[in-house]
Amino acid sequence: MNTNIKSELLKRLFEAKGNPISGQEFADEFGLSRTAIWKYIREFEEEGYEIASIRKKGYVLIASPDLVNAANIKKYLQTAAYGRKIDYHVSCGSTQILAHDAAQAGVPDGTLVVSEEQTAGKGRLSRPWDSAAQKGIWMSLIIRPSLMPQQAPQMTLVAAVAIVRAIENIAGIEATIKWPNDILINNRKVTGILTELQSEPDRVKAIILGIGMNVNQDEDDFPLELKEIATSLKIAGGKHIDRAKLIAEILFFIESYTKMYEKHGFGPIKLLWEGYSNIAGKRIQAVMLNETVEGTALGISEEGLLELQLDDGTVRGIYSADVFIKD
Ligand code: BT5
Repeated sequence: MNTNIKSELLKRLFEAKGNPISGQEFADEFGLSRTAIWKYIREFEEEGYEIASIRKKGYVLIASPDLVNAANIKKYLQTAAYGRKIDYHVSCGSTQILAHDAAQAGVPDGTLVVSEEQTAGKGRLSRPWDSAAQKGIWMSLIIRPSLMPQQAPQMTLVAAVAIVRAIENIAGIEATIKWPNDILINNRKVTGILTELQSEPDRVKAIILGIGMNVNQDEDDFPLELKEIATSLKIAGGKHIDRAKLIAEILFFIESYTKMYEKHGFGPIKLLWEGYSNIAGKRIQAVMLNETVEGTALGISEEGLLELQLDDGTVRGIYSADVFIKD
């Protein structure tokens, strides 16, 4: 199964806006048989699309399931740049990897790579990220803010605040931020953020903001190892959420807060972040690559570092770690 051809066929069906597209012409263009095209159409039907086959004319898309394609996202989009260019996939390995290539190739600020499913979604340190088809938001946003490379890690915190606001507005659920990159509901992970950088010594070329959000999963949709630690908006709020609308809202807040960060520095973002974080005053274990420390969380610094007061009274700023709340 060639996912690129399948995505292209779906895109053409959407772009035809209710008009038929010729199976024969598509087959000729991609060097395929008409039977191969027919098989793709059958697969779309199994995924919930309604497609009519009109004699001598071709295939017409009648109705589509709840999808995160460009047409559905753009219905709700209120941004100036973010999400104005969308690279949509029915399935891919990882949107993050596609986004890195796209950023290298010079795509514009705000280009979004989004997929219904990831077969090799990844978290930090290449941990696997479960990305079930049509159940969540699996996306990577390529942005080119005027920031110094050392300011890039704070974009995780900018995105976290944006995501919590969007969840509040669209799903009516209060979520909390666990430093640095987790969004929790009822102490279970609903969203993870992966911030990666392409840079020159003194200038950010691109930041790739990878966002994985569990939206419409039921308990049974999670693999065994995640059942106790993950949740979805549907599990928490009891209702199905329009993922395309939620993506548009996330993009709106990320764009607004990124502009705020560029213009006014990290101060205002820090205030917003502290309002949503569950960490201040708590006893924390921070596991880093080479060491583990314990202490009381004081908050975050102006640079976005986690400030821990260790038992000997010293204060330690932590750049990146896995954090466990001990009480
Ligand atoms: C993260 O890593 O939380 C960042 C996840 C970023 C995923 C997005 S999806 C779109 C884009 N494309 C990609 O390939 N990646 C990005 P980390 O803090 O390392 O957390 C990873 C851990 O979360 C795993 O080891 C699991 O324990 C857990 N996990 C995996 N899948 C999960 C899910 N769907 N929901 C909740 N927890 C999950």
